[in-house]
Amino acid sequence: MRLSQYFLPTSKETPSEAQIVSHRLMLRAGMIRQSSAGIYSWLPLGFRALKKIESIVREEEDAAGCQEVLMPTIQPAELWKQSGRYDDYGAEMLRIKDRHDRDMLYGPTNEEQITEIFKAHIRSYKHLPKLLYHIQWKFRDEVRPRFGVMRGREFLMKDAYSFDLDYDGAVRSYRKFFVAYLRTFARMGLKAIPMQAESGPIGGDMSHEFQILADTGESKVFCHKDFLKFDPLQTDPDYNADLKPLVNRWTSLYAAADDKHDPKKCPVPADQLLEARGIEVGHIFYFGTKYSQPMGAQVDGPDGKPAIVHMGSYGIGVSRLVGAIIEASHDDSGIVWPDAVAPFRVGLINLKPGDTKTDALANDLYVKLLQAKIDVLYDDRDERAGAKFADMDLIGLPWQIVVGPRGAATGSVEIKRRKGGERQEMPADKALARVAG
Ligand code: 5CA
Repeated sequence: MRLSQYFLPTSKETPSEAQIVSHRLMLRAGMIRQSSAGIYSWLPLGFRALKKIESIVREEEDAAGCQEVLMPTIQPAELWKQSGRYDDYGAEMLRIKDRHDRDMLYGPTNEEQITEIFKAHIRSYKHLPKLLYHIQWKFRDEVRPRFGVMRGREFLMKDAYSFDLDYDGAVRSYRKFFVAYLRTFARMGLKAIPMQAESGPIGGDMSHEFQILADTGESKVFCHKDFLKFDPLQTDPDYNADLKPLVNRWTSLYAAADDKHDPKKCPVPADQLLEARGIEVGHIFYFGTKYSQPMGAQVDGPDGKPAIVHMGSYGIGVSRLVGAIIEASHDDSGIVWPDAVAPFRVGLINLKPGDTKTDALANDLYVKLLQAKIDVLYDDRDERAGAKFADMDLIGLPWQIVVGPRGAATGSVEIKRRKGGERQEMPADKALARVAG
């Protein structure tokens, strides 16, 4: 993509309404535009990051054996009356009437909707377990939407649901998501720590929230320092095998958010306890028959008798992750995207558009990067070098390749790694091989 044609409304101003760094940087980097409180449009750069995150989430759900569906954003109130949540959910639920005066709502989550689908089509235990997910916009009329996309009113969530014959089956499903979540966040360059959690309005008696550590996190968290040594990407899990040992390794160490942490009962010695702030990027729940019972979701069991299915639900804040990743990875000059979620991999800077040799080398590199299927944003604008460097640092692409008239005379360029800022001059073809790496 040529920057001269790209819609990238960057700004030097620090937006006064933004209280935290990710919100400031997302506005300054032209990633989002507020529509109303807690509701945003995604501009091209932001949208690319969102899509990258979404596709990592999708790959890991698929790998765990979960199947993708797409349910509507607007749901009939009738479903929520069946589960009893229509009245319980309160003011956070956006209630709508259609032209026939029927009660509808903008879904804050989809337990009822998916249970209805399950109930309509699955009648036998032989078709269990079933793991289904979708990636869809949600609406929660939060009292205090804030921190940009981190606590929005409209936000993109991946929500998955599991259906099993009994408790043991449900625990096996729960473990699959537990492991898939560790991998999902690690692939995004994040250290996410599973913590025992309250299950709130979703209900249930087994629940973990996945918190990433960042200074601006909403909750205070406490965990064993050894968590920092774990790497979920070291082994490729077999989702058909027993995942208990793997999950036990992660749950054997202490980790709790402040609502669950009691300093008097904490088993970790002070010198091994990490006290930090966390951002909740995922939350998983086992809630048994909370929805299947009132909604009548049952199958014929192996003994021929009907059995109410056991369910769990598993959420990831896809749009929140964009902000959370920036919170975890930025410096004074701007965003520092981890490779896997960067909206483009390379920023190619032409320092002197109009200069024949510089143009020739930069254009040639641009074409070769495109041919190699490397996402590249090519700054071909007629702008001062300083402004180009500042914009490129602000939007935080992992690699920068700088082509100037001096180097162009000998076919060499400067390459810069955004993380750490290391620069090196080298022949253009070497630079190409380096960023392809
Ligand atoms: N039905 C369950 C799981 S499928 C559920 O709704 N869980 S949740 O309430 O914990 O939300 C799942 C994830 O969505 C959270 O971990 C968080 O990362 C994200 N999320 C929740 N509320 C917001 C919000 N207001 N803005 C942005 N992301 C949010």
